[in-house]
Amino acid sequence: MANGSVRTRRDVWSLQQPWDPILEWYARGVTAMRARPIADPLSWRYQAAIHGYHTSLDPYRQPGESLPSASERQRLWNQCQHSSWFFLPWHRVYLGIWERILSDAIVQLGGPADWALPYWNYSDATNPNARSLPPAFVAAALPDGTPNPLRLEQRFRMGVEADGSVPLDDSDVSLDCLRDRVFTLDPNSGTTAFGGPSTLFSHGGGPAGSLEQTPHGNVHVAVGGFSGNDAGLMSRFETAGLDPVFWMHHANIDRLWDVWLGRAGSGGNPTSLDWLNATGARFRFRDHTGADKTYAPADVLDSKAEPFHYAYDTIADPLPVVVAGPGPGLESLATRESAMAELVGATKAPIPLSSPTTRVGIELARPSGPALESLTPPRVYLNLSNITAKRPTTRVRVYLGAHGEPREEDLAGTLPMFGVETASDAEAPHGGSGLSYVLDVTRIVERLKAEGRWNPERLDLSFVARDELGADVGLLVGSVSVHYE
Ligand SMILES: [Cu+2]
Repeated sequence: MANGSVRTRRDVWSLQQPWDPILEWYARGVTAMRARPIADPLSWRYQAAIHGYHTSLDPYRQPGESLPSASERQRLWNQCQHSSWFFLPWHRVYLGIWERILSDAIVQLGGPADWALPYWNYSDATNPNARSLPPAFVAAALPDGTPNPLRLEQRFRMGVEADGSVPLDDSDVSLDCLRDRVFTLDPNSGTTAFGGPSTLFSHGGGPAGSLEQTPHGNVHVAVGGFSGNDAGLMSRFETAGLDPVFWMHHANIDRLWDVWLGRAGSGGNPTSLDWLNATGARFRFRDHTGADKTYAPADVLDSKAEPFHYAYDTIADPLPVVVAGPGPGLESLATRESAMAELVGATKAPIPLSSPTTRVGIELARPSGPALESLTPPRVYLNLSNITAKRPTTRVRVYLGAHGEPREEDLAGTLPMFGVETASDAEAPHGGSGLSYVLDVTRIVERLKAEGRWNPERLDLSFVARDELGADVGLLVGSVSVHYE
């Protein structure tokens, strides 16, 4: 590619279906990368292993094959950053290097020098097909009759329908995360934030940022699915990168970071040097030449510049413009960055989710801190912490209210179980604490108040499994707490 030119990552559904040259070259490049042995850093499997790897979960394992050295695996594999403020910049580097490796493979095959990874905009309300996989990810063969590596048979056994439709509904791909004004989540604050909690280089333990939860986590587990004790590739950290859908999913997540930064009211990226320079925690990779390199968020904030040179066809704001005025969602940034939400209630024991619907009630105290004095109604957050399971399992919907059938308008959010069994395993890298999510339920509480259905002394919740939980899952929510801000 000529110096100074910028690749344009396009909406996959805006391409010619089924076989736009971008998709056909995507497939041919994947085939070339898949032909390389796992010890080759430019191979399909090595690249997936950077995100996560475990021999027992590797579907392509060949008896007797050699892996990279133990020290290289230790240094460069199992690096994925989740539940961390490094989630977005780490995955940006990961995709940027991978895109260059695939593009080089395409050039070697005689393809275009400006190939760019397409993105999957499952939240596009103007596209009736948005939540389906494009036909290139369903077709059995390429136009020349060779097998299509963008299709994975396993997807169609576990989650995805034969026509490519994916079990996602509006709430699963909601972009409410864009309304969060603050990037960095104080893990003890009880509130939500767009980008994730300030952490060292690590994944797991703290709450996930709002983008990482929805749509990111929901799309992973909807495409991956699970069945019995098994889970689809996209449902686990250790196998997600083996699915070609992973890359166009994460391209969209990366794009949403740029969308958020461009929104009126966005608080922007962290300015802390601990984040910008990833002090003591620089991201270690081998680049498209195989050379050892380290990166930090500050190196990749402008995607159009060195080292990756790409842009998106659009980063227009998909949500209605925020109008200034009183009410939930419009608190000042200054207040929000200094405030801690006040704990007003919590469960006293872990909650086993062993039946299709589980109900809990939480006693609420009167706020005594800043939420009491606030002139505007408090924002209300549910903190669901240390969600653990022994096996892959289904998404769980959380509803306010516990009487009769849960009402769709009382849906507080969905808990995606992406990587739950690894996050729950104290023996796994960064594991043991399970998954934690924070849901902003302010708008539901305001409506319940308006309808006369809000009880300030008690909050009832219903947990509803989206599909069958599976046998011996041992799904447990460690604690639920309610916070006012
Ligand atoms: Cu992901």
